[in-house]
Amino acid sequence: MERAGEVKVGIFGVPFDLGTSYRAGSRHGPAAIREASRVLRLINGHTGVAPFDIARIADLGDVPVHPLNFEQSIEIITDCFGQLSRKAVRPLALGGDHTISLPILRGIARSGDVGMVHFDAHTDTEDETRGMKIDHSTPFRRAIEEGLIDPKRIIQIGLRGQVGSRDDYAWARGAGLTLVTMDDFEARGRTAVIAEARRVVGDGPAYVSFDIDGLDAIYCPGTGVPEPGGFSMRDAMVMLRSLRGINLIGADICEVSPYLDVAGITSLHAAHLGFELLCLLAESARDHTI
Ligand SMILES: [Mn+2]
Repeated sequence: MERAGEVKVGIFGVPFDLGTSYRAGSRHGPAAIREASRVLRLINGHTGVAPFDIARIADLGDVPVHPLNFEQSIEIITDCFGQLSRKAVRPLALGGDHTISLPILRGIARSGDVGMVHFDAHTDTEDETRGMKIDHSTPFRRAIEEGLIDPKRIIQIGLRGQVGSRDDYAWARGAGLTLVTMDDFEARGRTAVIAEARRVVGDGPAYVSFDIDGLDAIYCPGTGVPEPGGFSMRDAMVMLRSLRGINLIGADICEVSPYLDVAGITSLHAAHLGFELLCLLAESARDHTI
């Protein structure tokens, strides 16, 4: 961490899955994504972006979360990403379950004006899970309540399946979020959804949170709550590439659970999404200030 200020984009593993309500195991996600990333090459063949040529990027290791202590781990993650933010490092976080987005945002989104593109099958804006206010289904409700992210500059893409309560989507819409369910995605088409995402996020600082279960379940057997009927990996890559030019201050990929995976396919997809995010973060580091 002492030398983190020497890089502009820092990759961090967050091996935390104590916020998982169903199938745990995403604490092993960072290691599996790193292993899958060994096949990646250095230049984006579609955009020509070579992230390692335009920004100093380093893998800064894992956040030293406590493997048994939920509250302490949340504090450790917050502190770690706060330190990165103060050194003007743009993090790519490899989760870990989706709880980690809350302490990451607590660390890096202190100005309260951060927009977000959120890929997920679920809104993750529930109020609580059996009395717990912080877990992997509540991070963005807390982040909105705490004023970390601007609900009017948040778009959620890929929502589908069953919901925990009748007001799940209604609460998010009422708070000002733009929701794109898979029915909407199919009806409007990918190009229109991309245009909507760019419009919602605008020019201000932005964060991308990518729950791997946003992908159709056939692309991510290795996750806690796979959901059929989602967008494809091709859709995901095109959508991420189409966000070029936004001021991305950080990003995460969550919920990869390798012991549930089949032939490493989920980790492979996460590694490729990570490369697309590195391209965006590198260009943001070159073109924008934090
Ligand atoms: Mn999620």
